[in-house]
Amino acid sequence: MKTVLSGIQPSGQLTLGNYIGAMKNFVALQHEHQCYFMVVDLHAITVQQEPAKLREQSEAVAALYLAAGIDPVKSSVFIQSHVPQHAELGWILTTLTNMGELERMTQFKDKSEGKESVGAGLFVYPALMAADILIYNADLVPVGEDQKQHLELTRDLAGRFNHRFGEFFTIPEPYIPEVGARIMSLDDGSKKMSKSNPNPGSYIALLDEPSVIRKKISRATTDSGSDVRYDPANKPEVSNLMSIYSQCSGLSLSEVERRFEGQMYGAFKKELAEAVLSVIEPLQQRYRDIRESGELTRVLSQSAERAQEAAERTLTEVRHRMGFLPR
Ligand code: AQP
Repeated sequence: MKTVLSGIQPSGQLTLGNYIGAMKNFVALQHEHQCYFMVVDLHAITVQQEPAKLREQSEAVAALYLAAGIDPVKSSVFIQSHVPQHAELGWILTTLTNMGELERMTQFKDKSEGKESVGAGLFVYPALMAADILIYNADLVPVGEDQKQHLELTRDLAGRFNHRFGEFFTIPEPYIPEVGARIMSLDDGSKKMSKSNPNPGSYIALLDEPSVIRKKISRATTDSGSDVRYDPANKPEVSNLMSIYSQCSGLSLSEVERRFEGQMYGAFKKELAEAVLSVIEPLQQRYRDIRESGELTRVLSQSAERAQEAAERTLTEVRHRMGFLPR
């Protein structure tokens, strides 16, 4: 049994990209492994968050984990800030990280691009992400393609710590799906679908009304051609819609191609909307039930307690190896 860890930021409404690239795999992995799934609120505050919204979104992400099918008896589902050991190990790993390594992070470049002022937290957050993973000695980290670089840094930091202070941390492996690891924006096939995109038409939120989802898909950018063909280099938008269809229907990309042979984009989009809704509508129903049941607070506090025990064990050893005086 391997240890699996991942997290999602409560920095906006979760998108279909978060579901396909990450959550769907969390659900699949929980049956065979020991899993920790977090709502990474300490990551979300690396860009400004309005307190009331952060509270609501944190609860929404936790409820969506359960609605997507994560079983809190098998897996720990908790809020990152409820386990303060993450922040301490994050600081320790920051001191082992070089500026040049952080400067190379493409997510930092993307998120800071064109901004007059950029918080230091956004710059150093990959070290906190490394702490999230290493504190449970995770073997496997299911993430979308965009997180691959951060995971490479985590591996480097684990190796650096082990080299300086003796073998201790497990070197984690990324677990990236072959299809759907990078769901693109509905209005631009060169940008990933992102919950903090100011244009809501660019993403499908998991909690969007079905009528809104149909409208967003019908307005999604395509191209001047007419064939539903998978060709990401020349037909990025249509290929992206095909990946979404494939992930929601369970058909392979070539099966999707065959199914829509000779059909126009309009017909394809109509079926796509129904395929997306066949996944999202039951999820929304479970989400509403969970929010109404009030069970979330209990789940989150029990999981945080379990996580704290494991995290404290790791941190005690780290403090000792680094020469901190015992308390
Ligand atoms: N478009 C995507 N396609 C596939 N996977 C994706 N993920 C995010 N967007 C896509 C994966 O979802 C997990 C959680 O991501 P996150 O919320 O921690 O941060 P992110 O990667 O920065 O996601 P967003 O939606 O773009 O958030 P904002 O806009 O706040 O930065 C990760 O495993 C990620 O790979």
